[in-house]
Amino acid sequence: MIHAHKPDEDGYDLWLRYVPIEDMSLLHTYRAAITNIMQPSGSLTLNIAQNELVRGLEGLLGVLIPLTNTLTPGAIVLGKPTFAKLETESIGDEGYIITSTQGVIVIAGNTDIGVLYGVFHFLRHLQTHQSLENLPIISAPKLKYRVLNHWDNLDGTIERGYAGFSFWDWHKLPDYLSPRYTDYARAVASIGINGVTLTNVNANALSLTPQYLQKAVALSDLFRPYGIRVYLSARFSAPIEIGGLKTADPLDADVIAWWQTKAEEIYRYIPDFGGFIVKANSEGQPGPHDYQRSHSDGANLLAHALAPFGGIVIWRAFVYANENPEDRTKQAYDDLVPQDGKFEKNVLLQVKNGPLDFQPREPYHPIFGAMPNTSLVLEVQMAQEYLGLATHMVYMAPLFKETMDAETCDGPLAQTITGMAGVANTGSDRNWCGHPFGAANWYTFGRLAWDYTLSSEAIAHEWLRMTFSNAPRFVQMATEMMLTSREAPVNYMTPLGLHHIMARSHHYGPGPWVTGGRADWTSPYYHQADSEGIGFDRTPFGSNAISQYCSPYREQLSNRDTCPENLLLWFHHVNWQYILMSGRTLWNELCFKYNEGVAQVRQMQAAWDSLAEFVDAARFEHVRALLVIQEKEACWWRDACLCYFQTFSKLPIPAEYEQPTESLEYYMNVQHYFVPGIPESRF
Ligand code: BDP
Repeated sequence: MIHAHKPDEDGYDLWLRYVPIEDMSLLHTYRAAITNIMQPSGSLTLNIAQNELVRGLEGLLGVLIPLTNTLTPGAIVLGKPTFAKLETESIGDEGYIITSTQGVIVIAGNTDIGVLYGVFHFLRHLQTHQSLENLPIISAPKLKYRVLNHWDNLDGTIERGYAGFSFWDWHKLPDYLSPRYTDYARAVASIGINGVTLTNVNANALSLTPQYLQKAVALSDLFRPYGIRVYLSARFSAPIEIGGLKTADPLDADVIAWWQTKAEEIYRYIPDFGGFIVKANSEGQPGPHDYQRSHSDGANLLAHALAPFGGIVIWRAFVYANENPEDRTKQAYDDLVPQDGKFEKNVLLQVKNGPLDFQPREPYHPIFGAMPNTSLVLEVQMAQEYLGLATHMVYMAPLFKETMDAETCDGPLAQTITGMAGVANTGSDRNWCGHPFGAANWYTFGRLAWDYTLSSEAIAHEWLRMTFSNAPRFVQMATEMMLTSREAPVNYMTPLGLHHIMARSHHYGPGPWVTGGRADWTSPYYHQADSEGIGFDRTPFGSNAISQYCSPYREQLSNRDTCPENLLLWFHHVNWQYILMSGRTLWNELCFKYNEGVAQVRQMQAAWDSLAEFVDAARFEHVRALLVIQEKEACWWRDACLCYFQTFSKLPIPAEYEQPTESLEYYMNVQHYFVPGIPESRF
């Protein structure tokens, strides 16, 4: 392997890596066009924009670009100079225009935040070696709310966090501000994210006490000039836990008054507080159902309290209950769709991409397009809870886009939403996301929330060029690898529409045999394997979940022969001998898919090995070692699942494939302790 002679990097700089441009002719062109920066006057945000520009240009061009007060050719001007006629109406409050006029580069926005976003775009332009001839660039976000959701607990652990511990140092806040907060804010702003929820949706009411609010103030003060609003998760029973009330009934006068007072208090601390995110009546969390009230009663209670201050309530649609005998994937729709139009204007319903729970592949959630009178937010998960934790390389842009491009009852899904939320995959690991490619998903989230028309390929190109190298062979091969990496885990974990067959609780590794305890947390509930076949019948002969989709998609799904094969076992119980489009029987296709997944990981390994000359040894080796783990675990998934399903099909794994090395009993007895991402008490 020929290694690159590049200094080792640890990934801390993420995509904001301002390394010298090696292409000499490009460097000369840039240097000739950029000779000084007109010092902007004014706000903290403009100072940040200016500092980022100076820092970025110094790194990229290898020279310190001086700040000036008089306008000369070769200047970069931040703001709206009078000499440039700029049509800024279309870019709204957050958009920007980057243009070149009279030998000057102008980065303009209607607001300072717009200018900051423009500066980050301009630096990206240079980092990805784009021509300065390709101006103007005019850009504005397509979605209003672009919110990163941290599932961080006050004790420093992170629910489903695989990149270390929380970097919110609650103990030392508000007095000590880690420099990491600033770098976090730069990264977040650079991709246009305009809100962060600091705390886990499985909320601790303490985060709403003055003691913790003072800590949140320090973070929100730091984030404000970066255009980032802070949100907190609110525990529905907080009036009882920290308010001393006997009830949290949303129609109780004392409860109403308590939340009003609480909202006033929060806004005294954080004048631009974004609002609450609430997980209610789901997985044991308290909520309005505890008092026989509806979700809209619960959400409106908080919405009324926040409305005078301009805050919003992000109410999660991830609601289901074991006591409800209905198919789990139908419950949220059944409960919430009839409440369309009953939520206050400042309530947003946050809906996961699929109706179950962030599985490697799900159909889109049928709530999208079904609640035209309610603002919806699409929730995706960058933390790889169901995608191999942080050890598997899985580029999620194709997954997110598959959902966003889906045709709902009310048009393309992305056009039915007002916001996007992403469950963060960050932590205290030096490189932020654990896997060196994990940051691509954080990046993708921001980019798609800003502009959902971007292609997976385009986002991969940008990210790779900024994170690793602009070398064409590298960009092309690594992009292919990233694009393959979405389908690989689907194949080696849950092909053909299988879902929820991972190990219990920590979700690390296969567990198609998991039984016992509440039914909707077991695997057979979902795969329904028996001697006849496998798959969950969601047609009118089964749970009829397909009735929640519109025609013609509904009919397409309901017919086994027209149902997309990648969702076949999500919607149908299919005979082992059923013939698929490949001409193979279902059983043989399952064997094929599981093996294809492993083969894809091996392809990714071979591709990466051929790219050593483009990447510093430290990051190269890190990725290489993680791919070894991924290959091992892909085989583990394949062998365990095929051994298990074979007990129903009673058919051989075709001889052309690798055969399992261990017995089913062996796989069933594999135990893992202290898997990251789950508090010890849950074991
Ligand atoms: C599930 C996770 C659980 C989360 C829950 C949620 O297993 O830890 O609390 O989602 O989204 O995927 O609320």
